[in-house]
This record gives sequence, C-alpha cells and structure tokens, in this order.
Amino acid sequence: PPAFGQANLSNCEREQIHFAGSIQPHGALLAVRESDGVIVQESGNAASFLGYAQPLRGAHLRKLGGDLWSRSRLYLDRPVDAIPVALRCAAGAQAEPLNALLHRAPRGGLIVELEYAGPPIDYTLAIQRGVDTILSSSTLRGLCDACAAMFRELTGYDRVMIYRFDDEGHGEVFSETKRPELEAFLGNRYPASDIPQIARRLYERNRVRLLADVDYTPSALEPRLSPLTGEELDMSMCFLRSVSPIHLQYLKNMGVAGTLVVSLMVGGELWGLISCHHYAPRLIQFEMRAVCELLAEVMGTRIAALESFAQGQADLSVRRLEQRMIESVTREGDWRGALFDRARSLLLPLNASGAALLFEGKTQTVGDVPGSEEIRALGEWLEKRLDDGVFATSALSSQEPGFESLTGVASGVIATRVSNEPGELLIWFRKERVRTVTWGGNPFKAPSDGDDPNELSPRRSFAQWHQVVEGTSDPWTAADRAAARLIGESVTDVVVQFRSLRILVAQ
Ligand code: BLA
Repeated sequence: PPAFGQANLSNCEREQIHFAGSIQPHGALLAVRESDGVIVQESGNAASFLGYAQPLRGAHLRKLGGDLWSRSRLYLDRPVDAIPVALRCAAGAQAEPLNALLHRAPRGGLIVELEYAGPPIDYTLAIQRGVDTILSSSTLRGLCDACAAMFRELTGYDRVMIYRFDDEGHGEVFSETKRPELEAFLGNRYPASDIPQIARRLYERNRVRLLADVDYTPSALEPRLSPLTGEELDMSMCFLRSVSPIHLQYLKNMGVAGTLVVSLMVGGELWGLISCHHYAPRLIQFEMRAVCELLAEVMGTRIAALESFAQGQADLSVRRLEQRMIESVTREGDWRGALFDRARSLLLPLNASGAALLFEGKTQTVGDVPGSEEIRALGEWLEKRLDDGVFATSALSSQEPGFESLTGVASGVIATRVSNEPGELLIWFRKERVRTVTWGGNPFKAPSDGDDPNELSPRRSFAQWHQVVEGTSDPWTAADRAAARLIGESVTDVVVQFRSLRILVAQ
C-alpha cells in the first residue's frame, strides 16, 4: 500500500495515513522510553516550541522543567487502560502552561503531545445545555438540526455539517448551519470513496480531529523511525497527526482553511461525522475538543434510542395493519381495504414511494408505481426469485436490463408472497435516489474524471456519487426485509382464513 503522502487518486483508498511521520506544528510531540523516561523521538519543532535551542533527544523528560515529568511519570508502566490521559502542566524554558496529552504507542513508548494551554474555562454550563438540547430532541431531523446549531455556537466555525453515512458508506449532508453568505451543501451526497476505509476505522478509535491550518508546514519526526521499534511510529491516536495530502488538497480546493471533525458513533459503528469548516485557520483547545467528544457521544446514544424507537413504530404499524385487515374482513367481507384505505399504512413501514398488490389476477396500487403491464411483467419476473419468501434489489435495471424503463419510479423493488398461490404478491417500490442540484456560482472546478488531486472538490464528488448510484434506490435494510416478510405473512394468514371462510360459505 502507498506510504503516507505517496498516494494518488487511484490508490488513495489504501494510503497509510497512521504512519504520517510528521505533525501539525501548533503543538509538539515527544516519544519517551518508558523504562527510563528518556526522550527518544521528537517532532522537529519540539525544542523551539519549548523555548530550547538544542534537540531534546537523549534528554530525560525531567530536563524540560516544570511539573511535566512529575505528573507524566505516574503513567509510565501503568496498565494500558490507564492512558490516554490529559494533564494540565507547565514545562519548557519559560515554564509555559501546557496541555499534555499522553498515550502509549501501539508498539510501546509513551507519546507526549503538547499544546499551549489557554486560560481555564468552566464548560459545565455548556455541557449541561448541550445535553439538554440532545435529550429534548424527539426526531432524528430535530436532533441533528439542533446539534449542528449547537456545535456551531460552541466552536464558532463558519459551517457545521452533520454528515451521515448510509449502509454502503456514501455520505449525505443531513444537517447544516453556516454563515448565510456561504453556499449550502445541505442535502448533497458524496461517494464512499471520499473517505477511505482506513480513515473510517481510525475515526472509530480517535474521535476528534483538528486541522488547524490547511497551509501548515509539517514538522517531521526525528528520527523518522522509532528507536524503540525500528519502525514508523503508529500515530493513530495522536491529535497532532499530519493530515493526508489528498484530503488537504480537497479542502484547499473548497477554500476551507481549518476543520474540526468529530466522529458520531452509534451502536459501535461510525454513523456519521460532525464536520466543522472554517475559512480562516482555527485552533480549538483540548478542553473544547473534549466537550465536543462528550456531546457527540451523548448524541450517538440519542440517535440509537431514536432509531430503535422508529423501528418499534414500524413494527407497531405492521401489527396495526394486520389488525385492520382482520376488522376489514369482518366488516366488508374483504381484507384489501385495510391495505389501501390510507396510503401511508402500506408505504410507511418500508419507507417506499409506491406499492402494488397482485391478487386473483388483479392489480391494486398506491403511490408512485409503474404501469399495470409493467407491474404484471415484474410480478412474473419476481415470482421466480421468491424462494426465500422475500426478494429485494436496490438496482432493478442492473439485475434485469429489460426493466431499464422503470428506473425512475422503481430503481428499488422489494416483494413478498401474500398467499400460497403463485403470482400473488405484494411489491413495494423506491425511486432512483439521484436528484439534480443547481450549483450556485460555480465556486469549484467543474467535475472531471482526471486523476489529479487538484481537481478534487465536493462538486466533483457529488457528480461521482451520481455515477456510482445511477439507477439505484436507497438500499433495503435488514429491517426493511423483516417488515416485508412480516406483512407478507400477516396477509397470507388472513388470505388463507378468508379463502377457507369463502369455501365454507359457498358450501
Ligand atoms: C478524509 N474526506 C475525509 C474526511 C471527510 C472527507 C469529511 C474526514 C476528515 C476528518 O475527519 O478530519 C470528505 N469533506 C468530505 C466531503 C465533504 C467534506 C465529501 O467537506 C463535502 C462537503 N478523498 C477524496 C478521494 C480520496 C480521498 C477521491 O475525495 C482518495 C480515495 C482521501 N479523504 C481521503 C483521505 C482522508 C479523507 C486519505 C483521511 C484524511 C486524514 O485523516 O488524514
């Protein structure tokens, strides 16, 4: 795989971003041998950062004065879960107040990252308000909009986006607050390839990333290889880690000068990012980064609760549907009314834009659906694919080119049987997910397919996302399949009873 900084657009998916070999110079990094407290590796700027003329390698951490050593030493040889830890201390020629962030490198060595500390600020009220905001939001939309506003107010960035991933890793700007004169990105979607897998895995572990100034000059580790291991230092957990040049170029092309990005974890997975952009360099200190991390954690917990509530509501609406079918049979001698009397009752549990019932040779529909001939043809095609009880595809035309003409209204199709008779099916449809946006003022370079990082931009990404997902709908989830199966089974139960009743009545 390509080393840090050596990737191009064709292999950037595998760039070794954790072996960055350098830091952003708004702080300094020291690697300390745990057995004796001696500094063995340092960022090139470390000496000057602390007000010394000579490199620090070979010196004992104690030599840096202040209380850095006396406070850090408590963490040497501690069990792994005792660190990472943050200390407020003083060190250097001027005994500057510092935040020291300590963690153990994956292959050993105490990593000490230093930043100048500002005046202590009490964030208790900010946290209190943030938690209140999060817990009082009762929908995902309300929560994310409120959080975008809250993070912007807290951090002062020009733009804050809640960037949400779908099951395939593509991203959508789900919420946004920004300075009014900036172009909106809200609703835009970007391909999974904009954030490589290696980066995503890293962001699950290291939850807050600050890029203080996109035009920074990296400060290289000296020596480059760790004297403790003879290998590259694994900088996965370093808050000063240099950022991939490809991503830097992307941001430069957007005119962004500084970013703060916080991972949104839901159920142990990277659900999305809180992505803050500034159009001038911007430095956010440890305490505020920690507040952001905490609030993102609370937000993730809230998202999990809202998602499971929504799932419960969907289950409930399937149960209600079943109940209404049974009532309908008693009242009208038919169960179909219950499925079609309200458009939402059939569409909502599957988040579908249309549905069709093929039953006793007739077709009944709700919402946006293909023509009746096409539905019949689709029914025959699906009939052969229902062995498992449910068939779903989010790219119908790629499965069967003959259905290309259905793409707009039925890029996605999920189907289930509603009786024991062949050809008696319920089919739900989802529309193609691409939609057009008008790019105001064209602030970015026009989309192109070139291999040049100078061409990277959200606009190009958005165009690329279009290419990737052309002819597809939003994917059907396991929950969608379960709902379709449940509805199919409910209807089958009712149909079987209904038919045996009809036979009884006829006799
Ligand atoms: C990282 N790319 C990222 C990140 C975002 C994006 C949000 C995470 C940055 C972080 O957490 O600090 C993408 N940013 C966007 C998008 C918008 C935005 C879509 O503001 C839209 C508004 N990037 C590419 C391509 C490659 C690439 C084609 O576009 C190569 C395959 C690479 N992106 C890339 C890398 C990183 C990244 C390597 C990791 C940067 C790092 O942490 O060092």
